Amino acid sequence: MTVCVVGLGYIGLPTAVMLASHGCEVVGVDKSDFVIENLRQETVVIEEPELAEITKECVMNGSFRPSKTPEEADAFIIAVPTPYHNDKEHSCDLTYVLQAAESILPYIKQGDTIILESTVAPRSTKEYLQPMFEKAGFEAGKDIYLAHCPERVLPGRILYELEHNDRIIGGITLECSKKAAKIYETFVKGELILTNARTAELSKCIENTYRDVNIALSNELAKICNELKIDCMDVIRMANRHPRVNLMTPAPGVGGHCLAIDPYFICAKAKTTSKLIRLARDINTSMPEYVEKHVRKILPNQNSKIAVLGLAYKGDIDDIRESPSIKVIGRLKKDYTIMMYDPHVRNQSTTTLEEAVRNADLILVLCDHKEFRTLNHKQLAEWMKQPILFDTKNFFDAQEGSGLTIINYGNLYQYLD
Ligand code: SAJ
Repeated sequence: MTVCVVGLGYIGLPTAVMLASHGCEVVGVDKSDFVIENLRQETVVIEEPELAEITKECVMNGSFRPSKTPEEADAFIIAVPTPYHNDKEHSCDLTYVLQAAESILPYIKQGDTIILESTVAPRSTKEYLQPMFEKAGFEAGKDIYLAHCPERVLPGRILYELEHNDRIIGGITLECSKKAAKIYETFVKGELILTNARTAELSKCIENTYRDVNIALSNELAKICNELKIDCMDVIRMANRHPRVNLMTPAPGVGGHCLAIDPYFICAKAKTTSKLIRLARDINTSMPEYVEKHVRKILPNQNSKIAVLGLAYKGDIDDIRESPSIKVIGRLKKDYTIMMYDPHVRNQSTTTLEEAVRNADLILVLCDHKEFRTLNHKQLAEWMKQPILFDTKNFFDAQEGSGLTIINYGNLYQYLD
């Protein structure tokens, strides 16, 4: 089977090489020269376990070919970003999806399967993609097979989850679902669940919304505990001993290209009904300001130096999209000297750990990379002017005798009395 994958980002590339390593002949298309040139030289710029190795192997054995332009194939997979519109509603912006669909139109022939993997607002496949192909003379379910099969893999575990998660296959017709399932049969060990496109679209959006709403509950609990002078991390630990309770961990906000975006797609489509979802978004987007407010209390002198640990939107990855860390830094940088350290995200603005921490008045932890867990607190305290660490991810354990004071959401109130 020949497959053309359009979009070689965090989802498209792993999907393309997964197909290529399971017997398909894959051409991977991206409009970025940087992405294509790197891939041709067998270099992967995305940090994800095993991705570099498997990509290199597929490029070398010819099963995966990076290209700037699409080619004829039995199946086409669209995996491009779907940001939100910069309007009040944050509705789903289909620009990249429609451009990708347009780019494959000249290569489509009778009998081809076309799959949209990008997360989209409910009804988008039927209302936007189907008419585009029908205008070109291809009736979905008869001439071509069109389906929405949302990706559901967790960054940091992408290759494992691609293979083992169940997969929702939402065809425009049942025949479309069956044809799309054939593609995923090549590598998915989980169950392939056939449904229609609109159910698949909303299922995907609500999965991320479910997580976002639950995180909002914990973020709100952190604020409540702070007000009532109760350790919120203890409360979460206790409540989670109930067999049917599983509270999430409060944090400096919700980042990434998924949880921070997809809930808006539902809100924009069901404006008056989606009240809880909207409120959860507001609570989560308020967290960077909450962190800022407390940093200002801990460090009233605005000329102080802050060492920020972690720029990525979550631990052990290099992705900074919608990162709460970037938002917190944005709020503090005009009044404080900010130095940044991130072992996964390296750019012109980051420094070494020692450069960041030396003479700092505060270490502000905004991301839970595993490298941070093994830091020597005594060494950090010796480098600092004032040995205080504010752990907004609540994952540092105090090291006895280190001299480093650790503040987290659990004990924040004790230090600000
Ligand atoms: N976070 C918290 N508290 C927690 C857990 C997470 O504040 O207890 C924060 C993280 O720090 C991060 C954000 O939430 O900023 C999102 O991280 P995540 O690990 O929850 O999820 P993503 O965005 O990396 O991946 C999600 C996954 N969705 C679900 O688990 C329902 C993944 O399976 C999806 O494929 C992915 O979105 C996607 O692409 O849609």
